[in-house]
Amino acid sequence: MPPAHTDTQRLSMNNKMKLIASLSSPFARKVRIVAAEKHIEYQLVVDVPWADDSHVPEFNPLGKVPVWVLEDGKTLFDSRVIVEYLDSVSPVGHLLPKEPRPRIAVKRWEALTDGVADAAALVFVERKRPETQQSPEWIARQLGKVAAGLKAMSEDLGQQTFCTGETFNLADIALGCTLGYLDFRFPEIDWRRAHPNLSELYDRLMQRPAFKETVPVA
Ligand code: GSF
Repeated sequence: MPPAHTDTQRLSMNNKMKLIASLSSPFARKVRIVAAEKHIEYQLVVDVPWADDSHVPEFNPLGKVPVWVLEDGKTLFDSRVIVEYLDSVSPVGHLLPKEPRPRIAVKRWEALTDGVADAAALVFVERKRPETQQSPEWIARQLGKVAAGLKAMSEDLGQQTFCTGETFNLADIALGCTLGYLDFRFPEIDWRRAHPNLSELYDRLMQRPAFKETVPVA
């Protein structure tokens, strides 16, 4: 298990590619799964961006994980930029189609599923504030996006094996990370019962080692 937060000395000591990530982030999980599926080696540096002693702002001015650090020290963010880069640098198991229409269909899935994770993460953060400062309207608005997003995913998936048809790709990885995040932070959202087709796909995804090894932890 990696250390609880970034070790900057270790970061500067070798020129391996690195991923700065928290172990709960659905976006960081997406990057970890893509790297694993493509057999790309890197050093995982765990850093919780909410911690007072977080080093994330030194690598990403937005203070968010994931951040990918290239061999020359240059940084990439956010997760969509990172996964596109990783897919382009290794020929192993392409996760983004080359043709414009199928490619943009996968990116649309990623935008939808990431958007649901974004809305859910906003609710999680809002609920951590003192109760008197929380906005029930804001929480309801974000939960509405989660519900509408899940419905859209389920409709778009239909009876297909994977998000865009018969082939496993980045869309499925992004979807799996969002569903896993909902299970982790919002066990009360019963998306499995509401959307059995998402549940079936998620169970299939969870058989892949890259998914099993990256189940979110606090
Ligand atoms: C979202 C990253 C993000 O929200 C991406 O990489 O795809 N669009 C970006 N990261 C959260 C952690 S989590 O909810 O995954 C984060 O780092 N938040 C810290 C902050 O200060 O907002």
